[in-house]
Amino acid sequence: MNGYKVEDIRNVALISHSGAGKTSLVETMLFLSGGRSRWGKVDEGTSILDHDPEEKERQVSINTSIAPVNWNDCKINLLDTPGYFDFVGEVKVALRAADIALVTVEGVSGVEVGTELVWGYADELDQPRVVFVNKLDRENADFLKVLGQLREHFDEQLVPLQLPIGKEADFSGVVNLLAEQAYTFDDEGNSEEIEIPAGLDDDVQQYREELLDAIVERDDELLLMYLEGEELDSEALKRVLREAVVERDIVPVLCGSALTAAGITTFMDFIIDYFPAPSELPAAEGKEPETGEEITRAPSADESFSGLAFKTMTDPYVGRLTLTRIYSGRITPQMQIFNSAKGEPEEIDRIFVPIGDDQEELQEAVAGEIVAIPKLQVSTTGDTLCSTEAPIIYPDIEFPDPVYSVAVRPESRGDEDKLGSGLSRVAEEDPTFHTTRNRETNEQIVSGMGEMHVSVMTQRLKRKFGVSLNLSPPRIAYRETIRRPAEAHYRHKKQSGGRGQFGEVDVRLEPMERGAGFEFVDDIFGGAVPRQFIPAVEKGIREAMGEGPMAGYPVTDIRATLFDGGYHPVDSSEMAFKIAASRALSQAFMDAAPVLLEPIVEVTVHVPEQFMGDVIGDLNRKRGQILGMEPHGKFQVIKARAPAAEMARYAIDLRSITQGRGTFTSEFLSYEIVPEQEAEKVVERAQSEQEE
Ligand SMILES: Nc1nc2c(ncn2[C@@H]2O[C@H](COP(=O)(O)OP(=O)(O)O)[C@@H](O)[C@H]2O)c(=O)[nH]1
Ligand SMILES: [Mg+2]
Repeated sequence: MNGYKVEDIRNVALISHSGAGKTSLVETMLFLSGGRSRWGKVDEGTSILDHDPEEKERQVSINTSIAPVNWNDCKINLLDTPGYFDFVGEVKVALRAADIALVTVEGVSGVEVGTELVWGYADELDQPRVVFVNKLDRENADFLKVLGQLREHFDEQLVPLQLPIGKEADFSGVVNLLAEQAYTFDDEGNSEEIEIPAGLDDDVQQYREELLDAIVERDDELLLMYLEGEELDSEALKRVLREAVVERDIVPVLCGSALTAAGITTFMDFIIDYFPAPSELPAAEGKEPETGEEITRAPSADESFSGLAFKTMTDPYVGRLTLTRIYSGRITPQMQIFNSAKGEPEEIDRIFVPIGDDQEELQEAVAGEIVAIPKLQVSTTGDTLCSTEAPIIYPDIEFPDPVYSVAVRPESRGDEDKLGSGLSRVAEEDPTFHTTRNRETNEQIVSGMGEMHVSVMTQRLKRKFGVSLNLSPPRIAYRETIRRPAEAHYRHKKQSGGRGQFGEVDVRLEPMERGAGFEFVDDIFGGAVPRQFIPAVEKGIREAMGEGPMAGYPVTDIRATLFDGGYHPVDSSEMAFKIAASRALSQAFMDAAPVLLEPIVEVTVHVPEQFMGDVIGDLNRKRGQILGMEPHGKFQVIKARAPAAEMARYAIDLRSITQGRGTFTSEFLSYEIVPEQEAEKVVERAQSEQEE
């Protein structure tokens, strides 16, 4: 499949609620186009696209995969995305790399939560879209009912271009409303033109009229002819409809069955006829990396090369692969290019298109293409690749922040090193997966979009790098502080033959405001503690603060004043004063009304109106405090503050309360006093851990 012209390429991202049949649709198109000898099936584990062991095991897509389909001398690059909420990052990259979104919905359940979510992502990028109503062979599938649902949920002008012939098990073909032609399909998906079934006449007339109305509305000349009852030129209608799709004025609705292959070849014809070619798109907008000046690149093979690295993958055989959308120019093997985001040169080794486990080598790729480039050295997701002579930098891809964290430990102690490098490798592939070391709790934390995401990533770590992990909830970084001043006197004295130890201090502790940290005051007059030992006193206090007297958490927000003490001309030493100061701190601390502090986060929750009561109730149960509410379209935005300890599993709770419709972000806000009852539990837990 070498040598396509820019105008013969179509880049399509399939997006939907999980299970609507995207992967099956792509498999069927691959098979019908003659690109594959076998017809891959998700249920039989023979899908060409879902080839990752993690995908096979769960029988769902986890990665965005590419399938180039050759049809009518054109090339359709299908980007199949995962539908499950946790893999939203994959949907975002696919939409960014494609030129149009193919929203797949089921003929039975119609619009689902995931449909609304992905529709929103396509909105963010202002992508044109087409709806494919799948599974019309199933019992209770109803095309017109689903059309009604779509119109209820979305504001776009949704217009059917087809009507199904036959229902459920008898679903056998489609009527093309614009061309007024009908087709049936055999078991292999081959089409045959037939008469429009008589029973459909009324529906065909009604929906054809709707379609024509929507088209002619956009073109004065056609409108005039239409109103005067003249015959409309079918080429003109096609042209105007095509423009309307590309400009997102009309969202066409088509139908079929990926399982029986009815309606699929006609759908591929439709893709070629109505989906935008990269050459028809506006020039890509970016910046000159040095000056920041806004510049553009026309979608033409004759421009200088530019493209976006939208995904990186580590392949066990070829090493790192960079999936790249080319916006302008062309690339060939051995070409020197420039990564303008990193400011470093790169060399193209080979170019190919990965199709499942297979790959197809290319000798050249032009503007509009989506390809994989192996062995790039510095390029990561979101980087712009361009010609060295004419650099440009495109906007980065925006990803949501991870919302769910766990602490990880390697099962076998020897794997500590492998864990660090393995984690950063898998994190590099997925910008919605982060890994950090929490120095305060001394834990390795991994964060992702949900439980399933984190579980898939740890499984991948095991498969690729051989490290098995134990997961546990992250420890909360509690701290200790005091609420009133207190003093302590401590004399450290040891006489055991030879030289003894002697240090004596009087220390006063005072609470400081939240976030103030620590202050040491030297208030010694007349040399009660000699100068040279004062740093040792401060050090002793700081050390004792590292593991607080209450439960071993760091002490914070206190002022410690050394105001008196005593020494021995021979036996005093730095060590003796350090010990005395540590003990004095612990004593004074326990007399100063000590309390635990806990991290508080501010959460911003987006939920559909109807879940507001439940979400607020749940936040209240989590010791949350509602800060405000504000409508945002059909959603409500709730702002609240709540203890981090209560919010650790919020990603899971919110999803179950809102059936997946709610989203949230959270941010560290401050430290606050833990209520007494809670504090007792924390202290008890800490003590029993220390005993272990
Ligand atoms: N009856 C029927 N089942 C289908 C059809 N398309 C897909 N399926 C089934 O629906 C399930 C989910 O399909 P899949 O392609 O994995 O959906 P995805 O999550 O959108 O990729 C699988 O069990 C498929 O066999 C269809 O047209 N008709
Ligand atoms: Mg899938």
